[in-house]
Amino acid sequence: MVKLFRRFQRDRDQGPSSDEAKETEEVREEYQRSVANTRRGQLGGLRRIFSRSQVDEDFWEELEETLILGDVGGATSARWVEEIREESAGKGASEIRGLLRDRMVSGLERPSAGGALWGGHNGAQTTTAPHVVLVVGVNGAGKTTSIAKLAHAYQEEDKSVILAAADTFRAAAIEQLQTWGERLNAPVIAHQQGSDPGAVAYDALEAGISRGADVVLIDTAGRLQTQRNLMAELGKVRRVVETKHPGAPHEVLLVIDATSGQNALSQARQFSQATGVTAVCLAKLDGTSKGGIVFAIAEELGIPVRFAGTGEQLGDIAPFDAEAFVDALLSDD
Ligand SMILES: Nc1nc2c(ncn2[C@@H]2O[C@H](COP(=O)(O)OP(=O)(O)OP(=O)(O)O)[C@@H](O)[C@H]2O)c(=O)[nH]1
Ligand SMILES: [Mg+2]
Repeated sequence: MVKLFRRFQRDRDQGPSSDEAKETEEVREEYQRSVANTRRGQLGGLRRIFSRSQVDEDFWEELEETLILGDVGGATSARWVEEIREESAGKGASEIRGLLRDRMVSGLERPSAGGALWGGHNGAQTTTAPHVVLVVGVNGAGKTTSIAKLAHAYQEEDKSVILAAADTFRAAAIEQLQTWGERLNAPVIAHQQGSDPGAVAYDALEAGISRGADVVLIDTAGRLQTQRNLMAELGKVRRVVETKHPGAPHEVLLVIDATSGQNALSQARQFSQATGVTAVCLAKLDGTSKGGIVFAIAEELGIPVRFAGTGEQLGDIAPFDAEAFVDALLSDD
C-alpha cells in the first residue's frame, strides 16, 4: 500500500506517469478486494437494480431504498435520486448507473482530499515541522493501529516520526503504542496511566520540536461522542497543541470504524464540534458491508475521507481513492 501513497503524491506533483496504467490497475484490484464485503452488503443490490430493463417507478423506489439501507443516508439518497431522475429523462438503466457513479465520485471528491500524508496541504509538507496529527475516535475504532500504519507510511517517505501516548485512560493502551514504537523504531512519549493527556501531548511536541522530528502523531483514548466530559477533554488536548505549536494540529484525524454504519455520522458531527475534525480515516473497510457511510460523511458534513484502512498489518492503509472505491462498488464482477 505504501506505493499507493507514492502514486497519489506523484500524480499530484507531476501528473500521470508512464507506468500509471499498471499502478492504477493495482489500486483498483486492491479496492476490489477491500470493498468485497461492501459489495456483498446492501449496496451490492445496486448492481441488480441496474441490470433491470425497465426504468419505472419501482426502479427509482428500489434505488433510493438500496442507497438508504446501504448507509448512504436518507437526505443524501433522496437528493441523489431526485437529481439523477431529472437528469436522466428517457435514459436507460446503464446510463443512470453512469450518472449515479459520477454523482458518488463527485460527492466524495468535493471536500478536496489534498495530499494524503500532509493533510490537504497540496501534497507537500509546507508547515513548520513537526507536522502534527491528532487522532480521535470512539473506542476500538482503529486509532492506535492507524497511527502505526501512518507512522510507517511517513517513514517510507524518509520522515522521522514521534508517537504520543495520550491515551492515558485505557489499561495497556500505553504499552500497545510502545510495542508499535519498538517495531517501527519510533520514539514514544508517554506518562503514567491516568495522567493528563494534554501534558503528554505537550511533552511530545516539545520532544518533536527539540529533536527536529518531521511528524508527531498523537494517540488519544477512545470515547463515545455522547460523553460530554470526555469530549471536552479532547478539546483541551487540542488547545494545548495549538498553544505549544502555532498552526498545529495540522490534521485532526477522526478514525471511523467502517462497520459502524449510520452512527458514524453522529460521531463525525460530535467529534467535529469538539475538536475541529479535518479528515476521516475509514478503518476496517476490508471487513464491512456498510461502506456507504463515507458518502453520508462527505456529503452531509463536508469532511474528506483521507485514508482507508484495509487490514491489520502495517501496510494496510491507502490514500482514499474515490473513483477506485465507487467503481469497485458498482462493478459487475
Ligand atoms: N481488519 C481490520 N482490522 C483493523 C483495522 N484497523 C484496526 N483494526 C483492528 O481493530 C482493533 C482495534 O484497533 P485499535 O487500533 O486498538 O483501536 P483503537 O481505536 O485504538 O481502540 P481504543 O484505544 O481501545 O479506543 C484491533 O484488533 C486492530 O487490529 C483495519 O483497517 N482492518
Ligand atoms: Mg487505541
